[in-house]
Amino acid sequence: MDSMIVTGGAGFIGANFVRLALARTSHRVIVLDKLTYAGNLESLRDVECEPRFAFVRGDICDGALVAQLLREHRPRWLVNFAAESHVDRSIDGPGAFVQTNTVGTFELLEAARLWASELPESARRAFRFLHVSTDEVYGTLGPTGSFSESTPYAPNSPYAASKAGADHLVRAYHETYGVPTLITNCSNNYGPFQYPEKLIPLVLLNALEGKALPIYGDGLNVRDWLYVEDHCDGILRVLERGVPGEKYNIGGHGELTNLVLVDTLCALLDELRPVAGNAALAGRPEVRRYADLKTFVADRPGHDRRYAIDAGRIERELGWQPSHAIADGLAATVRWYLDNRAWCDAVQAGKYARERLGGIRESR
Ligand code: NAD
Ligand code: TDX
Repeated sequence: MDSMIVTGGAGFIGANFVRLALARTSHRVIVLDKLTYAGNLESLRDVECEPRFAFVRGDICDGALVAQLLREHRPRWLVNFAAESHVDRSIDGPGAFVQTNTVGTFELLEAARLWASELPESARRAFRFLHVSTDEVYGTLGPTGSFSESTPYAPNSPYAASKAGADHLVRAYHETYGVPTLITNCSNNYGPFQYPEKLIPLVLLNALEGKALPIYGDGLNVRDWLYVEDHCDGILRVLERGVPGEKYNIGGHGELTNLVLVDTLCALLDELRPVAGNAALAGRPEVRRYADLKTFVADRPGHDRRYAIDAGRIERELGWQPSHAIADGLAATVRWYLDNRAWCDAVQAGKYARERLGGIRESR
């Protein structure tokens, strides 16, 4: 039976990917995850008993552990989701981002290179090292245009820079050593199991609890939203059909300003959990609709203005397309958070109370 190692499989996208991979392939799926604040076994509860699933708690920076897992499981695919992923936290503490995102990816590459060099030719040719990256490596866009695979790298946050460094190493390991690597750069994901520090779950949970909905700056920054299942489906497609050494942008044709997105989420909540019946808002006549909770706050330092993905290459060359329209994906996401408050409580407990993160710049 083929195997795959999935790093960061207890995080948001990783957990969705593990589920899809178990459903759509016959591989064994071995998750390697450090279980930082963002990694939670609660996100994998329904697959824990699956005989093709195994979980290893460990750090991708631990080269000896990675080498041992490669020897033991002889994976056909290694998919690297493990990362520090929150831009605001990278402003407060960039060191962990450089360590996990850049050095950790290097350790994975180095272990994979040494292991693959001893494989028989056919197994070496079949092996794939897929590194999951972000559109943030390309920097920021003006009002028009989009990021293609040939857009020059221009990262603006420590998070984006640490991911860009990793992408360069992945490319170099293909060019120099012939490791069959693939890189995917995707836009903002949304959907079930996203940690409530990110805009969509943070807004939903704050609204339900009658708290302010913080809008950074003027709220006109644009993000290109991709439903997480579509992203995971794209990764599987790249693993199956992608050309080693290449990179593929993955996007959902879902550009929205933050203000429009927050208004849409509020309108969905108004419909599904009206303010009038929400005990957290009892005695607050000034809040007639959830959108009344919107609050403009100081901007994020280095806040990229606009992201938009040109996903033409994966569409043309690998025949992939997103299958969720943004309106449907957002409605499904709102319903998931309403139905999974216990998961939200468990992953935040003792770790995070939705406080403002990210240093506020005083002067430049
Ligand atoms: P996440 O923060 O939800 O999950 C990250 C996971 O990695 C967690 O389970 C965490 O425990 C694990 N991890 C962290 N450091 C580790 C280490 N040193 N060793 C092993 N495991 C470690 O992140 P996510 O949103 O699921 O993102 C997954 C990947 O996709 C990341 O590489 C991120 O850069 C990339 N990405 C995310 C988005 C998005 O919108 N969420 C968009 C583009 C790219
Ligand atoms: O409270 C908030 N208020 C607000 O206005 C938060 C948390 C965010 N924002 C804004 C900042 C961004 O313009 O919303 C937008 C989305 O912010 P995040 O959810 O923090 O995502 P972003 O910074 O765009 O990065 C995400 O997409 C690319 C992921 O976190 C990254 O891992 C991924 O690479």
